[in-house]
Amino acid sequence: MHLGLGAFARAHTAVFTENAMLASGDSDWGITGVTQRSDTVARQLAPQDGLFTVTERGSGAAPLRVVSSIVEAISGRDNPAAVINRVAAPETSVVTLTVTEKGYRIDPRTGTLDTNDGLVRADLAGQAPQTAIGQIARGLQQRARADAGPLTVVSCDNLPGNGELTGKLVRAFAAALPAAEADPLVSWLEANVSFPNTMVDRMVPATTAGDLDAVERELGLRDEAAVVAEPFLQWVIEDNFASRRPRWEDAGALFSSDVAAWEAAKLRLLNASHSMLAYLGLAAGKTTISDAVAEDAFLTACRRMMAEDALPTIGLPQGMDSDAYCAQVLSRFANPALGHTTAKVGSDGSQKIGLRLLSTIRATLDAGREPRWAALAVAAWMHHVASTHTAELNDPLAAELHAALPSSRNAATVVPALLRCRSIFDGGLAAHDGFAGLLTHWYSIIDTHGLDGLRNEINHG
Ligand code: CS2
Repeated sequence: MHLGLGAFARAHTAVFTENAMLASGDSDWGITGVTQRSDTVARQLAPQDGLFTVTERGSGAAPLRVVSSIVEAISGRDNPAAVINRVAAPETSVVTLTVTEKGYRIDPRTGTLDTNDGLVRADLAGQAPQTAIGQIARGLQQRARADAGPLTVVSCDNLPGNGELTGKLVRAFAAALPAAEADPLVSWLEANVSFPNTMVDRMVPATTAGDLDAVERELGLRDEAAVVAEPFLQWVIEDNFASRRPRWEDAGALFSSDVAAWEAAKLRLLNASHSMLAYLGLAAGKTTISDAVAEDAFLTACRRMMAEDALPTIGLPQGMDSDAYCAQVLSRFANPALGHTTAKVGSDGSQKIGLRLLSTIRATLDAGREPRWAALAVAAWMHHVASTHTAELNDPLAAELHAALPSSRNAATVVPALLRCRSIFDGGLAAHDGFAGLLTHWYSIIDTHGLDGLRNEINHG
């Protein structure tokens, strides 16, 4: 079962599962995909019997393929009982999820489930669950009552310790139920459910109308659920399964006891530079990530952020060659055929910068160094927030961020105003004069000197 049937899940988890079946001959598997807030993908896949195409773009691209590992697609919004029944069904062995950072409903101040969130409260009160954690917990509650056997929940989102975190949130949901429900569920979870950590990687842009037409020309059929992706794909999984699973290792997944290190490296190197390119690109009018990284100054800023700020804060996983990894990341960004937009990567910044950039910044400041390049990325994010209309700012905290901003917007007003947002910056970071100074410096260059000022400062600074 997969919760969050977006383009990424189709181009990654579904492909890995199909490849595992092909390579191992164990074809006993099929995925029930669940869409979350929007039912679009369920509506697209249903008349196609779950079939869809994956088009790889860039050098080394494999030919167009049809993927058949999704056997059922349901709308979680419209059909919550079906979701619970599926989690509880004895033939369900693994629940994977890609619901993005905001889908976990974490209270940033406590790092655990936000029980004040309206949807979480409704799920706890016993309404048909609408949050991913509510769907999992209610499904597991029914599974426990039906004695339907152990299950493994595999988070595939870009969050540090994503498995541990998901386990913590599900247990927090269970514990927040009335005692008569909470006690049996909490102890059943302990004995029957595992939450392995994973690191997933593949760049998957949003499918465009042009992509659908191109697939139709090549395939001779209209595929409304087509996805495009880069050729690269990677999955590192902790070998901590409470139940049967597909032989993903036969499809190239790496089973490792060092997943936390892989995830930290990916977040602080790949995702951090991705966000940096998105916000610098947006400030300079670049539409795609490949356009942004083609700007020499931005490429330099990414290289220096990875080498000087991020790498010294990371304990590298065994088998990772950091120079080769960073070079490969930058060449993947440069893939001109992918069309990954700066707007898409720049969306939900309030949910991403803490994990990707502030983690590096905190560790760098603690070590007595200056997080110069990571601060540039955060300043570029601030500029994006302050220069985008509320309705156009694609971020769950858009209203809160804009309410914090003064009407006259420049480095001296925007930086302190956004630093006061406690759901993003903790008190320690907000009060750090050196960090505020770096942000103000970079913000004013972006704001008053634009691309030329950035080129000048990055290349000669
Ligand atoms: C991107 C990621 O949209 C984003 O924030 O940084 O989705 C990125 O493409 C993937 O993590 C790559 O594996």
